[in-house]
Amino acid sequence: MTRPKLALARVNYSQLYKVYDGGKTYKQRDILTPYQLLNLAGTAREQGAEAAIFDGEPDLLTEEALAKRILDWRPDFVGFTSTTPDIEQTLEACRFVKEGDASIVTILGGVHATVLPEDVARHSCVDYVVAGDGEEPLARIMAQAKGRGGAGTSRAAGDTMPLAKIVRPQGPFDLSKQPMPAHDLLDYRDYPFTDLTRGRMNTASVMSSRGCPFSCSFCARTPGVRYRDAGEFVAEIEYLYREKGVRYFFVYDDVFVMKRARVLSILEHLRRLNLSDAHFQCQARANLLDEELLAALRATNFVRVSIGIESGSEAMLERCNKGVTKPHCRTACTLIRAAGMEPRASFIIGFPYETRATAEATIAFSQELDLLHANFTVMTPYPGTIVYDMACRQEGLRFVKPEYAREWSVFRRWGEPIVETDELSSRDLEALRERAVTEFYTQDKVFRYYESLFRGGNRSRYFYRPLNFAWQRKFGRDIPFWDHLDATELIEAHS
Ligand code: B12
Repeated sequence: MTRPKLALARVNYSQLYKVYDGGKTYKQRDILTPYQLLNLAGTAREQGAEAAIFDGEPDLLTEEALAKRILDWRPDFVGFTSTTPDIEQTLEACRFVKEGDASIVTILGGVHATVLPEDVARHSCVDYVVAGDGEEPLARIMAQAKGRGGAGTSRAAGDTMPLAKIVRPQGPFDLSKQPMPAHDLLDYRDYPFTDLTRGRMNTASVMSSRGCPFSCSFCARTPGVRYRDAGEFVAEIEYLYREKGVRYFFVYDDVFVMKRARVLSILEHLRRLNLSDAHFQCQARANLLDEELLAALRATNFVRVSIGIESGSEAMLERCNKGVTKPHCRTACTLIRAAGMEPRASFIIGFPYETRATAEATIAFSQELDLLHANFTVMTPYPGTIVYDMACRQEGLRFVKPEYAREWSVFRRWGEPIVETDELSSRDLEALRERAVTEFYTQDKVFRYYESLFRGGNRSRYFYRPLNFAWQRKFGRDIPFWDHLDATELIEAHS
């Protein structure tokens, strides 16, 4: 029997934003690998399939161009991953595939399909919707359906027939038993990211665990934490470093520092590998950091630690269920900085019941902290979150237009805000966000830090955009070294 051919795809996500320069985007931007697809491909291959990844992002492929590449490979099964804002784009690509060859079995998974499987199942171009971890369901689908040329498994294009089948994981899923993600399927030269001190490097996303035990009101989380085998995780990093030339690692666990002893042991193993010119960054939590842990991260060449600070208002922090307080955040920033790393914080403006005073408290707090990199976004209440339900019930915040509640392409987090609170219109929220960025990035300490990164060799113009945005707004001119940075050519999607 021939091996079934499985194409795994993601549409380009940079075109989503459409806020930069009229639908164009930067050619020299940071691009992250489709880690979910690499995981699925690894498992599917182990189970006998031939797998390939079709990623629309590096070449900014249109949906049609992506579908064409997929069809040219003549797969039996095509699996798309999708988040909420790109679900329409993803369905469009899926439609092109189905129209190109109706006998291909199409499968849609990812966070949007996980929280709203029935919604996705209504689309006639989709045969199967996978809700949750996709490895085991995918294997089951491939075993049951025969795929292209097989016995009538898929629905025809334009079919108004019953829903696609929704498939959920059966039985306990053991992440520690999964094979290594199929990194060999990607050309890592397509995935550059800005290393703080050296500029653009080959990057890779890696995860030692999935899921998060906390329930922040704004996050669509997957319940329960699934851990990988720590040795496998270290081996994955070594492989990427030695075989794929990766020098910048994004440790994308929701909370990498969750299990302290485990993390310390992972870091010790990594240090033994002597990957001297590799740099790392991870996501942490303000209340789970301490000096010893941070010293170990630094000794392992971690250069950046991200934490969600979210708000400078105690009332907002309490309501968002995070269990993190302002003192936690203060201490975390100071400790990260003292350990010699960059604290990178995220803030949200537009929590339920946000007022001008609470938003101002966030702006002020961001500047009080020992912080060098901050990300400010206006609240986007993703489906599957507590704030989404609150926005639907108009409890403390509401959608600017009621129809936004199901217009997924507007859930972009950048560009036009889609919510308002009693006191703040969407325009007020965006104005506050822009002021937060401007004031943060025109602080002296922040400028000096960025200047030191420039001197250290980081010439990525893409990287300095927030700083330059702030300078333009406040002083009406570019940062002094703007013209010495590498170009950021604007490009359109390719058909
Ligand atoms: C890395 C990451 C990114 C990266 C890469 C995203 C990508 N598309 O590959 C970048 C920085 C680009 C990014 C951007 C955004 N992201 Co993001 N991102 C993440 C993060 C931290 C990890 C994703 C990941 O790789 N997880 C690990 C894999 C193994 O898990 P998984 O994705 O859930 O996949 C499993 C299942 O869902 C399923 N599955 C997934 N795809 C498929 C496909 C098939 C065929 C099958 C069968 C199964 C299947 O099987 C997988 C393995 O078991 C998650 C948070 C998280 N921890 O998951 C947020 C998360 C996915 N992002 C989120 C958001 C909101 C965004 C942005 C919209 C934010 C923004 N405006 O910039 C954009 C959207 C861009 C886009 N279209 O992807 C939200 C999504 C919420 C939602 N309802 O959509 C999340 C959940 C964070 C959160 N909790 O709020 N993101």
